[in-house]
Amino acid sequence: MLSIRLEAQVNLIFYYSPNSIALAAHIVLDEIGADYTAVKVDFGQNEQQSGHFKAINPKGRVPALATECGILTETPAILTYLAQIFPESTLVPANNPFLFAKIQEFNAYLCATVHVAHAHKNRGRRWVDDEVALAAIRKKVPESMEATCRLIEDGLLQGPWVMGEHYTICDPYLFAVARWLEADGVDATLRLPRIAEHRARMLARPATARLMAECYV
Ligand SMILES: N[C@@H](CCC(=O)N[C@@H](CS)C(=O)NCC(=O)O)C(=O)O
Repeated sequence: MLSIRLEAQVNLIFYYSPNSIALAAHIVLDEIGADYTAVKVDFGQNEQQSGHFKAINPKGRVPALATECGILTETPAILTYLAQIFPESTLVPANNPFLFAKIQEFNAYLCATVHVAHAHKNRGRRWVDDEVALAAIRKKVPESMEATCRLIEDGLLQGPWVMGEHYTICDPYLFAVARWLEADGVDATLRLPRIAEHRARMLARPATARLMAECYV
C-alpha cells in the first residue's frame, strides 16, 4: 500500500471540465492533499473529442486521472482509488466490507442512473437522432432527475452525510450531481430539501468552496 501511495502522489494529472462530474474527484484530490496537476478540457472547443485527449481517455469524457500505474476513468473508480491511496483520509472504511459495498452501491446509482438521467438534457444525441424524440427525452429530465433523486432524499442520504455521521466519497459525488438540479428543472430547496441542505454542508467545506470559485464557475 505504501509504495503505491508514494508512486501515486507524484505525477497525478487530473483532467476536468467546468460544470462536469469531475468536480467530485476534484474535491477529494484537494481534501486529501494530493500532489496533482489539474488540466482543463475545453468542451467549448470539443477538446474531449480531440485525438490528444482520446489518447488519454478513448471514451472522450472527463474525469480522467493519469497515475504512474496508468490512466483511470469513471468517477466511482477514481474516488475509490484516491480514498485507498490516502487511507488516513478515512473516506472509505478500512475493514468493513459491508459499508464499503454500501458506498459502492450509492456511487454506482449516481453514476449509472442519476447522471444518465441528467445526460438526457444536453447529450440526448447519444440515444436518438430524431428531433421530436430528442425534444421528448429532454422534456422528461425534470421528472426523471426528481424521481431518481427522490430515493436519495427519502432515505439513501442518511444525514448529515450520505453514510450518516461519517463523511465518505459519496458526499462530494452527491454534491457534484445535486448542483445540476436547478438547471435540470428541479427546485431542490423546495422539492428535495435534505439534498439542498447536504449541498450547503458541502459548500461550507473549504475545498468545495475554492473549486467552485476557481475551476467550476
Ligand atoms: N460514467 C462517467 C461519465 C463521465 C461523463 O459523462 N462526463 C461528461 C461530463 S459530466 C463528459 O465528459 N461529457 C463529454 C461529452 O459527452 O462529450 C463517470 O462517472 O465518470
